[in-house]
This record gives sequence, C-alpha cells and structure tokens, in this order.
Amino acid sequence: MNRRTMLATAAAIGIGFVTLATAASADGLPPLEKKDRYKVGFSQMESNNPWRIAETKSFHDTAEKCGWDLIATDAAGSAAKQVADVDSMIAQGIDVLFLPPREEKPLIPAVMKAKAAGIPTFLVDRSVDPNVARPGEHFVAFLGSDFIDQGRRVAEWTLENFKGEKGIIVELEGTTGSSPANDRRKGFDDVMAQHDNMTIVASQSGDFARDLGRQVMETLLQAHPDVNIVYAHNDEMAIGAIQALELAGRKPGEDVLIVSIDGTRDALQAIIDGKMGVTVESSPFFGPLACEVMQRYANGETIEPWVQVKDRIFTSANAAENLAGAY
Ligand code: GZL
Repeated sequence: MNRRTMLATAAAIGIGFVTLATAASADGLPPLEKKDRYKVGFSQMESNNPWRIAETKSFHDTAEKCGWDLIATDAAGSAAKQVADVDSMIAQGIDVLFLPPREEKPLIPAVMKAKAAGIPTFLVDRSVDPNVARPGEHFVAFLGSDFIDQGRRVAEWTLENFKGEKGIIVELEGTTGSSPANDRRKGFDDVMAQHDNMTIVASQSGDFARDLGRQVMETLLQAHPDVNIVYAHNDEMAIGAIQALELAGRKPGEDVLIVSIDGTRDALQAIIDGKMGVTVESSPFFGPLACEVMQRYANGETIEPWVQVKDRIFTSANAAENLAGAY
C-alpha cells in the first residue's frame, strides 16, 4: 500500500475517529480558538540550503499579515534537537505548531507531545511514519507535495529524453528516513523497474546537501565510470554532482543526463546552461498556505488530511522565464 493509499485510508479512518472522538471523548484533535493574534511555533530542521532558507523566510514574511507572534527554531540538521526545540516551544505556550519533521520516525514524539499539550500541529513539507501518527488523529494535516509523483515525473521525463541505448543510473538520495527521500526513490525506481534498458547501479544518500552530494558522486563515479544518468532527490545534490562530474572531465548535459527535483535558482541556471535536463518543482513557500489552513481550522472547518501542493516542471522550455522568481 503506497503512501497515497495509506494516507487516504488513514484519512478515512482518521475522519471516522475524529468524528467519533469529537462526539464521544476529548481524544479528537486539539481545537484552535479564533483570536486576533496567535503564538505560532515553526520548528525548522536546518538552514544549510536555499530551499530551507526560502521556507523559513516564507514563514517570517507571512507572520505579520497573519497575526502571528512567530517563534522559529533551527535544529541544525539534528532530529533530536528538533524534538527538543518542539518541547521548548510547547513550554513557551504556543497556540499552534508548524513542523517539517526531518525524519519520519524520530519526530513522532514531538507530534505526540504537542497533541498531549492540546496544541494543534500541521506537518509541512515532510511527514511522519503513517503507521504511527495519522492526520486527523494525531496532527491536523500534512501540507506538501506528492513526493512519489515527483519521482515518477522525473523518471517519465528521463525515459522521453534520454538519447542512449542503455541508461546507467546513479541515484543521490535525500536525508535517510525522510519522507521525500523514501517517496522520491519509490516513485522513480518503480517506473525504471519496468524498463529493461534502465539500470540503477548505485543509490546513496547525500543528505540533500550540495557538498555531500558532490563527495558521494565522486565516489560513485570511481565505481561506475560508465554512468550516463544521475537522478538527484534535490537540486543541491544535483549541483554538487555536476561539480564532481566536471572535475572528472565529464560533460553534464552532453555525456551524462542530470535530472532532479526542487526548482532552485542554481538548478534553473544549470538547465539554461545545458548542464541539467529537468527539475520537478517542490515549492518551499509554505507561509501563505500555512496561514490559510490555520485560519480555516480556527473557523471550525475539518481540514482534509493532505493539503496537497501542485508542482510545475522546469526544462529548457521554461527555465529562463522562471529564473526571476526562483530562490
Ligand atoms: C521537500 C523538502 C526537501 C527539499 C530539499 O518538501 O522536504 O527538503 O526537496 C529539502 O531541498 O532539503
């Protein structure tokens, strides 16, 4: 059962539970009273790439117009510190929590503690293990993209645009245990498994980071000098891979196809320069959506378990026109 089905099933069960719970006991979701100003917690996982920086800025830019007294923390890449940061914000008496959980399992305690403290939680940009914590039951909803579909769309574009006979693929995975890494791998790999001329010869985490992506690419290139497709779970690692390939005398965009996800400014420029083929958008601008969904919840609406963000696709056909708005 893939995440989408699981979420839908959980949602059906969740909505059932919430309905029952609200009717039968106080085990339902914590409410959010309607008021002019809210103390809002935003627990950022790290600030080591343009995506994270853009997301945090989006929350700060939204705060005033949405009546938020914003408390934003930065866990510097540590899931344990992110849990501690949430504890601290609970102790400070936040009214609502927006949480991008760095990894699916370690952040479960933060979700459970917020609920136990009567604080409604919205997961943004990443989710938690749906076998343990569910929307509509343990947190209000997940606001984010369909990561399986992102991986699938990258694979489909690759199949349509790869010019070689046999694809020798190196995959640079995102943060181990994170929902985007799990799902982007599933979406891409499941499509490629249906094509005998496509082989994923190596798949290793670069932790969504440019420099580690470069280092991992250097290592994998030694073992697989015949690589002709690189699939990176985010643009930062794709840019790092391009650096590694060029240092080794390869010509990204000519003798190796680079495909990725996010839509950062550097990725759009790499597409314009002919070094990257495609990047499927995964927008970091969650502030306005967080404001809208929180207001709906405060108005007493039942929020859909997955507030899905739609993603564009950037190629040589539209990269230049979208560069100005990129981050
Ligand atoms: C996606 C987000 C991912 C981005 C990466 O919603 O969780 O984390 O794709 C970022 O760039 O590090």
